[in-house]
Amino acid sequence: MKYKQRAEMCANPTAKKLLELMNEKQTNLALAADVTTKKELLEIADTLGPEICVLKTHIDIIGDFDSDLIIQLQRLSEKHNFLFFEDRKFADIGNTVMHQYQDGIYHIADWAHIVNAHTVPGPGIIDGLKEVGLPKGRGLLLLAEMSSKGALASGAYTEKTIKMAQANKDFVVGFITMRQLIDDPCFINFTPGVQLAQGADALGQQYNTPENVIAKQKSDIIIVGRGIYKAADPVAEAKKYREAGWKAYTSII
Ligand code: S5P
Repeated sequence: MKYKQRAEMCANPTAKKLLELMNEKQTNLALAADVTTKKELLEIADTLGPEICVLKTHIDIIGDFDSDLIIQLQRLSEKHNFLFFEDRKFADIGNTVMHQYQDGIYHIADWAHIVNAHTVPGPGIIDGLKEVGLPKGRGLLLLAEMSSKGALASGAYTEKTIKMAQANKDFVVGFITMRQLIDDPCFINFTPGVQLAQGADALGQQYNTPENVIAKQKSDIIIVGRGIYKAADPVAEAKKYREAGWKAYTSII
C-alpha cells in the first residue's frame, strides 16, 4: 500500500504526518546523526535535511548541548520538512521513563516527534510514555528486533512486542525491526544497519542494503548513519541512499 493511502488510515497524528511527508517529499531515508557537537549536528540537519524524512538523534552524546540547539534544530525541521526521532531507547519502569521523557535537561517530549522503547520491562513502559506523549500527539516505536549480532530480541520476544504494539495503537506508531512484522498500514517499520554494501563494523553492527530492506524485507524507512555522514561527500551519498530507498519502494507498490 502507498504511504499516502496509509496516511489516510492512521489516527496517530505523528504517523499520519510522517507518511504524508514521505509521500510528498519522496524519501524514506532517516539519517542517524551520531555526532558529538552542536555545530556538526546543525550542519547535518541543514545540509542533509532536504534529503530525509526523519532526523534521528542521540541528544545525550552532544557535548555542548543547550536549549538553543533545539530552537535551531526546530527551525531547520520547518525549513526542510523532516521529523525528529530521539533514539533514547527507554528501558525502565513506567514512572521512571515518564521523567526521562519529559524532564532532565533534554525535555525530549517537547521536541521529539518520535521516541523508541525496549519492551523488556513489560507494557508499563508504554503506559508511562503514553501519559506524557499522547497529549502532545507524539509517537512511539518499539524495538522488536535489533541489527546487532547476537541480539536477544527475536522469536517470542518479538511476538510479544507486536502484541504490546497492537494493544496501544493510539500511541505506538511502529517498530525498530529488520523487516515488516505484521501487515498493518499504521505500523511504520524503521530499519537500522543499512549501507550500500552488505557488511559489518568491528563492534557487532550488521549492514543490509536499501534494496533488501525495503523491497525484500518490506520495511518502510532505512536508517543510515556512518554510511552517509562519514562519506567524503555526505550530500552526494545521502542522495544515493535516498534514490536507492525510493526506487526499492516504487518497485513494490
Ligand atoms: O538495532 C538497532 C537499533 C538502532 S535505533 N541498531 C542500530 O544501529 N540502531 C541505531 O541506528 C544506532 O544507535 C545508530 O544510531 C544507528 C546506526 O548507525 P550506523 O552508523 O551503523 O548506520
